[in-house]
Amino acid sequence: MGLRLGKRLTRLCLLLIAVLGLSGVVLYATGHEMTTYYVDSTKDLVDSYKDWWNTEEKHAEEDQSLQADPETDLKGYADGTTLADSEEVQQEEQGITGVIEDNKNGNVVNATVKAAFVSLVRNEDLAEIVKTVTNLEERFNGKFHYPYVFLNNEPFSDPFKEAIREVVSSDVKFGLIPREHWSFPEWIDQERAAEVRATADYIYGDSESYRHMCRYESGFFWRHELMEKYDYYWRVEPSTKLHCDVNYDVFQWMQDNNKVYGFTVSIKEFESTIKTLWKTTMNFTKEYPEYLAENNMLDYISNDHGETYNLCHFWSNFEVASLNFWRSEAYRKYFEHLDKAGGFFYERWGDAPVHSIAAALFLPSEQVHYFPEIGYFHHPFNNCPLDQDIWHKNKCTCSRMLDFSFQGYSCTKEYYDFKKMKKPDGWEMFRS
Ligand SMILES: Nc1nc2c(ncn2[C@@H]2O[C@H](COP(=O)(O)OP(=O)(O)OP(=O)(O)O)[C@@H](O)[C@H]2O)c(=O)[nH]1
Ligand SMILES: [Mg+2]
Repeated sequence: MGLRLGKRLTRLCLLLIAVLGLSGVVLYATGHEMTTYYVDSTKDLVDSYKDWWNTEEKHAEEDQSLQADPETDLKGYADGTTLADSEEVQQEEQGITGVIEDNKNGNVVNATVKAAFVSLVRNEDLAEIVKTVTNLEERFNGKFHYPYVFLNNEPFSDPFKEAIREVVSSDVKFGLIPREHWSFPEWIDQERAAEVRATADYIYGDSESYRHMCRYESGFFWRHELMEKYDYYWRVEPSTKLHCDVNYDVFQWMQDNNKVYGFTVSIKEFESTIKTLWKTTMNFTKEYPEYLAENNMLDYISNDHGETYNLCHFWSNFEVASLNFWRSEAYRKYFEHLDKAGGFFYERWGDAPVHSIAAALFLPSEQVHYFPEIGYFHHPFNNCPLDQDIWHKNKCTCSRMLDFSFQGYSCTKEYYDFKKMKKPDGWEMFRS
């Protein structure tokens, strides 16, 4: 439409110039007093035609560049960047594998493992997450440059994005959580859920947002479009800290050793938050016995071979795990079953017991891994390597006396016993 109008205007201008020019020549030849007027008008018309043509040509170029990749607009992210912007994606599309250049500071990133850090966080947690990421960069990612994905149920502010970009050594994306992943599903009786919040006497019992968070971390973060291209993730929470250097590529190690779920702290859950979780889980396994792994960890999470849950779970504020596990049919169906039962809202089911029960039942024991050497802190517990050589070699700054792993409320001793692993020297001092 615009192009056709442009052609018509061009023709009209050329015709006018021709008429004026011809009239000028005739008048000049007859010595008429209007000659100068006609020559000047012709000159003005030629100049304005030239200006108009230049602008029109520029617009046409812009239009063409927009039309060049109609996909670009469709793949827009919440922060205005696009999937097609990423150099990594372009390289992937060109079939480049192996070690490639990341697009931040020309840092080299391992492209044989598709992995990223993922952090669910609020704008107001900026100061804490900046500290955590700075520490993570110093202890690990300054050497490996894995990308980050930040997720939020509200749009990230510009100051948040700027501050994060300043402290990371890699690519970073900021994503908005779709409303349907952070709201009550239609089958939930919201009055009943509100009543539970009004009377619950356990930690975060009165919080609606905490429940959305637990449900999101259980069933949705791995479905976010920004996570689609990854196979592994490392979960990062604000106010957490690495106590030691991590000198090896943890993601590469997970992949090479066929590990699916890795943790640093295990602990017992508050029973009052998950009153019907085990019963609901057992109903699921009765219906789908085919999802139980052959060499599973049932006897790590149950002391009576499935009758009851012993409350042991992996603390999910730190996880290095496979996204494909959550994407599996077994886990999708399990989550759907739990979600329909309503316990995320009628009780306060945490993503930690949900993830842990799934890992313990649907994975063979050898695919679950404890990282004793990753010194880690999330209030109020530490994972601090008891092994002196590791402590020194990895420049740890934690006190081994404050390690939580073998204290009574932890489940790491039970993990060692279940897997028949040798416990580190000194573990007895934490238990009478
Ligand atoms: N965007 C967003 N993130 C949240 C919200 N609530 C919690 N989170 C994030 O979800 C994760 C778990 O929340 P926490 O409040 O740390 O829960 P917790 O670890 O069980 O409890 P704490 O002992 O208080 O740390 C963290 O990464 C938080 O940043 C929320 O309402 N919005
Ligand atoms: Mg936390």
